[in-house]
Amino acid sequence: MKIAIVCYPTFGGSGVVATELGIALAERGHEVHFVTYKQPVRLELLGNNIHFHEVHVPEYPLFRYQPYELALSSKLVDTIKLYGIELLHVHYAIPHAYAGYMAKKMLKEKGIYIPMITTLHGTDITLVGNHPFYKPAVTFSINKSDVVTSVSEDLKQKTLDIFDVEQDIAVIPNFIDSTKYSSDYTDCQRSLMANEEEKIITHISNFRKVKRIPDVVKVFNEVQKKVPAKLIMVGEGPEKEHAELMCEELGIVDKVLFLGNSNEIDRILCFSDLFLLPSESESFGLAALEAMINKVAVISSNAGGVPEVNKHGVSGFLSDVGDIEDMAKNALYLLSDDTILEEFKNNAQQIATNFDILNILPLYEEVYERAYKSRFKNSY
Ligand code: GMT
Repeated sequence: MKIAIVCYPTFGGSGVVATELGIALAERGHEVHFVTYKQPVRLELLGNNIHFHEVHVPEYPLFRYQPYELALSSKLVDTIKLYGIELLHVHYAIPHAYAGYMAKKMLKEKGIYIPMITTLHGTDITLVGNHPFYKPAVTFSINKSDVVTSVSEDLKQKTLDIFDVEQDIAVIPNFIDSTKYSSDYTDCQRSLMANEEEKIITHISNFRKVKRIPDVVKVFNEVQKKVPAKLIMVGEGPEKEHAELMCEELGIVDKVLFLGNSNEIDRILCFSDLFLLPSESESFGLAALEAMINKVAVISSNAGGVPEVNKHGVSGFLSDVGDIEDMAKNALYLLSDDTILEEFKNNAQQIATNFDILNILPLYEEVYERAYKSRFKNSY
């Protein structure tokens, strides 16, 4: 099938899922066309089956805000016509589903019927899409999608609760490619980060408020009082500077490494013992899943879809949002006993294999088939 994928190309869960999905689809013989404003960060190889089309938004002095949706929908129309694309898959509702629907309408005028799949990822529903300024447009474009998928049961329920959705939502969870991880991988270079007796705790995110970065620092601060440990903070975002200041105030600067954005996530996770994810809201928690497949136990909040991934008392522990004391207690329980820690790490990896791309890709292919077959009956 010839598939156009629209996503955010930056570091962030929805872009990663879209990119890895596109790569996997291309490996299965589909022809994939990414349409976005920059080459997606995890998309290294372009080739016969993988193409990238950049959306340009020319500057004009009259515009206070550049009309990205307009440029995107025009680019979609041109790309779909030029390459004979058969299906459009947009990731993150805002503004992609809206722009996708406009492209679909314009193409229909030319006798081209293109089905649109919208995948809801999280903040497009729980934080941003929910805002009164966006809600009518988000509701409209969800309802005009031919198939809607969400990345967890929790996100599906929230979407049904918040929006007036008239159609079914298929739950297709985030995934990993477990063939990329082998348990005897030893090139961890742990000693670059910590002494032999120190445990390594990691947090990876885009440092937005929703991730509760101060909680990461506070939990670590409690832990390091009892167990020698290092905290590795990976990512960039608005909360990073505040976190750095907090570390200074707490006198733990020498124990916390801020690495910025990294393309070496697996290498970092390879030498991590615990992953911290205390988010306020988290539709799935792809970062936790990536930690788990790398054999890292997870201390997280019980927000959103996280309990669908991190199993309490098995792969790690879940605490109420903001319960620093409980998170620190759970982390210390795991870090104080190497046998228990090893057991949780193994369980984490075992659970993560359920989310292997081999199990998840067919779910996407199934909805593609369904949408394609009913393309002439779809609502416009
Ligand atoms: O929160 C992020 O890191 C970015 C955000 C996005 O849409 O780019 O991630 C969301 O989508 C991921 C992939 O489906 C999910 O694993 C994350 O849980 C979700 N983030 C939130 O709900 C806060």
